[in-house]
Amino acid sequence: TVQHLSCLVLLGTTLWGCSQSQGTSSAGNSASELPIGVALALTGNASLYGQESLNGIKVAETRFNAQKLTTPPIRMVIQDTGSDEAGAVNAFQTLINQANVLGIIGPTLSQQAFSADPIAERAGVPVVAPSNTAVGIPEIGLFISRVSAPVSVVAPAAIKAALKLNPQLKRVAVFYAQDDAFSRSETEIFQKTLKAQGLEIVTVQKGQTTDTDFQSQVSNALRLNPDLVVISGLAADGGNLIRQLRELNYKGLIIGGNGVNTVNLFPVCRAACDGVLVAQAYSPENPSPTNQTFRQAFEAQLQQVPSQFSAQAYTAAQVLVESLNALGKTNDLATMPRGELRQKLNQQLLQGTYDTPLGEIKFTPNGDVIQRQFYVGQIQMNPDGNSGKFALLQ
Ligand code: PYR
Repeated sequence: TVQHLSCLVLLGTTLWGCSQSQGTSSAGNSASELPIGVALALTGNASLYGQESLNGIKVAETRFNAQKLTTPPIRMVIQDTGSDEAGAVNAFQTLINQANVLGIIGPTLSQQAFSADPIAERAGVPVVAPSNTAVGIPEIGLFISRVSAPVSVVAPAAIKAALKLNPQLKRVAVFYAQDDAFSRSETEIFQKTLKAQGLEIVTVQKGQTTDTDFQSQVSNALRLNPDLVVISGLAADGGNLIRQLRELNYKGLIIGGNGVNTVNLFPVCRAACDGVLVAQAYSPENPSPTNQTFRQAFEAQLQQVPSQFSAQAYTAAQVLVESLNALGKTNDLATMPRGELRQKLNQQLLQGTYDTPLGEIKFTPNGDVIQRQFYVGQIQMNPDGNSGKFALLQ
């Protein structure tokens, strides 16, 4: 039959099965699964975050389907965006036009979101960003929301923590990656906060996320005797910069932004990662029953402690699944036309309050997350110089 053939064609070129291909046909056909798109950087430099996010998605799919929260069950349709804009745009197009997803979790970087999100907005497909923290993401459109608290809310906490550790701080060297939207947004917030706290910015040094050699920027900055260094970049460039600061004998405090908020940083700066301060929107130590249950499920499935990126991706899935559950109480999700379901899903998710591993969250009318609890972690490397952890500062 035609249906069967189209199913084979889809299987020949993609990862997902026949149940999704039925959804691409005319409205009203019943679906045996509810496809949720996941567009993450699973390769390239941003895969240091994307792989952590994917872990959160895996645990969400297992748990929510075991709990039978939706009828029919959800199915995560995963696309690798790579780490650039073109890859994110392709992934969004495939998820929307071929997999016919109800909503999308992704992309990994703000830099990718500014290119890919407008595609979902035009198609009327809700996007829940798990890790986009630049200012301006929810403002991309009515269908764009995020569970990742923005740099404007998170970043200042690190500077306040540094001043608490050393009230004598005065001279600050700021570094940022100028080819990345998140890094530009975060450095703006860092610089505003530093000035508001009465600190002097003695230099602003620029690099690229693809750079590995920061010797000249570090030398320029150290000549000015900073006692605090504040870095906004991604994990690979940020880690190399941290290592070279220590190699060139910088002894003072270092603050890293959300780009270095991953244990995948540790193999890059190794022992030199020790002591770096990072503000965080999640702590595995949060004692709430919701978080501890999540943490146990995560550790049982993946044999590791959940990170912020994992917890945020899980939370994005939770928001979509709980919203589908609420809609399913008065609607037949299997037969509702896809366009109508996407629209209703977006309205529903913006209205809800969610008890998540990040704490209780809800959304502003334009889709920015409202979250109460934030943390500052300080990296503690083990004597082997390879492994370590983010120790919670009180
Ligand atoms: C962003 O791209 O928004 C991150 O926070 C990494």
